[in-house]
Amino acid sequence: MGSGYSVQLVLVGLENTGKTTLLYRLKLGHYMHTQSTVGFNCEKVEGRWGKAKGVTFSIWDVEGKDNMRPLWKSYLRSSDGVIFVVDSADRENLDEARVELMRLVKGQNNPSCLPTLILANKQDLPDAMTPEEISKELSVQELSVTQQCQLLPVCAVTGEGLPDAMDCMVDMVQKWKKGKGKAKTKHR
Ligand SMILES: Nc1nc2c(ncn2[C@@H]2O[C@H](COP(=O)(O)OP(=O)(O)OP(=O)(O)O)[C@@H](O)[C@H]2O)c(=O)[nH]1
Ligand SMILES: [Mg+2]
Repeated sequence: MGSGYSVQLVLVGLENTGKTTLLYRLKLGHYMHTQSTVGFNCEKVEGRWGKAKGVTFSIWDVEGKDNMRPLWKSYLRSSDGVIFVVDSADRENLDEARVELMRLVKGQNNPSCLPTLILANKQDLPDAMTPEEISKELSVQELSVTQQCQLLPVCAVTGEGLPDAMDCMVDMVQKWKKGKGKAKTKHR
């Protein structure tokens, strides 16, 4: 992949996990104060680092409240990958996050087995769980049987971990496109 290519991603996760903060951190390169999203945000983000450099990402950031979650799957059809965000300090809702993650990316909702990047966000918080703990709780190993699935630690406020995360996403999308025998798509 490289200059002139576009990748469409859907950014989901429970409410208040940091999806919109992440979106604008990626787009603007700095922290932006957010309000809870109503509906969705869609932004074009130019990749700035490593394998993502020169790639144009169209990112759909969808509201995380429970009444919106059944709609997440409707964004999958036109996507090349899923970014699922969790709040690393929110132990209470991790099981709910696992249920929603499985519902979205496994089975009939996701027939093309889209590459899935799980971001363990808010790693700056003192009580944040480690990526290993979260990975176990979310059954990432189980998901990896059916599709490419990676979990990486990030902090949307400082941007730490995001270059590696986007590199990883580009890698997975590239493999997925090759696997599907799809020609690389020029700007859609
Ligand atoms: N400490 C810390 N706070 C964060 C981080 N990322 C986001 N936040 C905060 O978490 C809160 C929610 O962030 P949003 O980006 O609005 O969350 P969201 O997932 O888009 O929420 P919904 O739109 O309601 O689904 C805000 O107060 C952010 O400043 C992070 O990495 N660390
Ligand atoms: Mg939001």
